[in-house]
Order: sequence, then C-alpha cells, then structure tokens
Amino acid sequence: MSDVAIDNKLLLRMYRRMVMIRLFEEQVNDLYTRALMPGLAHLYIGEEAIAVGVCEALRSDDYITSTHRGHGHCLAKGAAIDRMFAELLGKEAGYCKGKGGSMHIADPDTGNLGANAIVAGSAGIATGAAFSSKRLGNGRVTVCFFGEGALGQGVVYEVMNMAALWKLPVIYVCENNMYNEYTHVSEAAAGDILARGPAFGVPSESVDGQDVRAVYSVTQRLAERARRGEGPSFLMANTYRFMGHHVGDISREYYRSKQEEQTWKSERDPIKVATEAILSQNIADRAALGRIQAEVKAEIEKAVQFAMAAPYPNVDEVEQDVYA
Ligand SMILES: Cc1ncc(C[n+]2csc(CCOP(=O)(O)OP(=O)(O)O)c2C)c(N)n1
Repeated sequence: MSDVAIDNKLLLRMYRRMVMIRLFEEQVNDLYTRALMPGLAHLYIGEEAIAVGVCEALRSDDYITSTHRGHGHCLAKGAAIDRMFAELLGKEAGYCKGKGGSMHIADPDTGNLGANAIVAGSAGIATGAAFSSKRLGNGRVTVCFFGEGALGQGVVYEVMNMAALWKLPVIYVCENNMYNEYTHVSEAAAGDILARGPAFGVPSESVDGQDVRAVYSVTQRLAERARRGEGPSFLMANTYRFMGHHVGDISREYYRSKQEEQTWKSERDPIKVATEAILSQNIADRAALGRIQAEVKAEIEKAVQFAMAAPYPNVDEVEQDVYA
C-alpha cells in the first residue's frame, strides 16, 4: 500500500481534509436542490482521497491545475471555504467576485492556477507553469489534475511530449472514475491507459485512489523526482464518483447500476478506508473522529451562513474582470 512512512498526525490531518470536502460537497448539493445556488456543480464525493493525498504531498508554493470537478482540489490546496461558498452563490466575496462560479475557482495564494470547464483545458496551463518553474529554478512542482475523459483530447499528448523533452517538473494525475459523463471508459479510451505515458518516455503508474495513504506516498515520490530535475510523470488514480456527473444527474441507471454504486459506497469509500486504518492502528478512537466531524460541520455551517448573508457584486461592475 504505502511506500513512504505516514505519521499519525498526518493521517488525521488528511482525514479532516477529506471530511471537509465531503461535507462541503453535501452542502453544495443541498444548496442546489433547494434552488439557492445558480448554475450547476460537479461533485467530488467519493474521490476525496486523491486531491487530499496529492496536495498534502506538495509544498505550499507548488502549483495545481484543476477541472470542472474542482472543489476538492481547491479545498485540498488550502482554499477558504467561506470564499468558495460565496463564489458558488455568486457573491462579491467569492474567489472570482461571484462571476466565475463552480468551474472557475482559482486561488493564486495557494498555488491553485484554476479550475477549468474545458476538458483537458488545464493541461497546457500546468505544463507552462512547470516550464516557468524550470526556467526560474524555483524548485516548484506542478500537478495537473484531469479525468480519464481528457485522454481523448490531443493537447494531453502534445504537452506530455514537450514535458518529456524538456524534463519539466510536472505530474499528470488522471482521476479515472470510469465515467466520462454517461459513457464508460471502455467505450471511450482504446488500449491501455498506462501505456500512453511510456510512449513519450514518461514513467507511469497507477494507485488506489480510495486510499489517501497510498496517494500521498506515491505523489511524494513523484514530486521529489520532479524536483530533482528528472522530469514529468503520469499517475492514474483509480476511483469512482459516488454522485451523478453533475448535481442534476439524478437517474443514473441507464448508464450504471445501483448495485455498482452501492458496492463502491459501502466497500471503497475513502473516508471509511481511512477510518478503518486510524481505528485499527489505534491512532484515534471513534469519539475523537466524531469530534473532528463535528468541528468541520460547524466550520461549514459558519461559511454557508457567511456566503448566504454576503452581498452580490454591484451591478455597475458587471463587465469588470470579465474577458469573454
Ligand atoms: C472540450 C470539452 N468537450 C466536452 C465537454 C463536456 N464535458 C464536460 S465534463 C465531460 C466529461 C469529462 O469526463 P472526465 O474527464 O472523465 O471527468 P469526470 O467528469 O469523470 O470527472 C464532458 C465531455 C467539455 N466541457 N469540454
């Protein structure tokens, strides 16, 4: 499972972060179903161990780029939950002053170069950031998150080629949740996904994306490799989204069975996997984990109240900070 030692404090911190993302996303779903949130959101529930394991293994000044399913990445890299909710509700206090919404959250202060509504849209941005870090010699690593659906986009292969030639410090993290909207990966991606990287000389490996310890360990090793100047790598994290493609995708039986969803939820929930590890190693007891959950719940409730009460941007500013 793990190839780098993980101390108890770190595991508890990662547990807390995963709980925060889970409760944040449940709250987003609730706001959407109560018609309080404009637009749509793509929930990350079920995939929390990837964002948390990867981002915990990075330095705070390392970069990430994210996707349309980006709340987990933003929170794992250190975004503030009140500003996240404010953005989702279209409020001035949000990360894009309420004008970007769920799929455009960026936070330069935490090295988050942005979510992206275009599938594979951040591949070029991440690779450019890695190029800049290499030129500046600042030792920063960039992680480019994308779903397996992005493997159908040519830009992914163009940037992998460049990153390999120029030995750029970038890790391409493919979150393979097996569904590209409503299409199973077997119907969208031909051949062996892991064979794509080696075609460009990019070392590639897969990891259990439901086990935060495994994700942390492998990312730490790949990040150190990138920092040593040994170039890019490709990591496929196997996972499952527990909810619909987006919040409105509520009848999913025409493309995947209830039984399949149930099995993942009961047997492969990343928070349950971490809970079992914590309890079996006597790192904390159920009461302590319950206290963490209660603390995170209180933080989330406070942040939602802040966002609900926050003002909308001034109508006179509707064209400011908008580029298209
Ligand atoms: C270039 C482009 N084509 C199509 C879409 C519509 N679209 C939005 S999400 C999505 C599926 C993406 O699947 P994947 O990359 O596996 O990520 P997941 O949703 O599974 O996290 C598609 C096709 C888009 N946003 N951008």
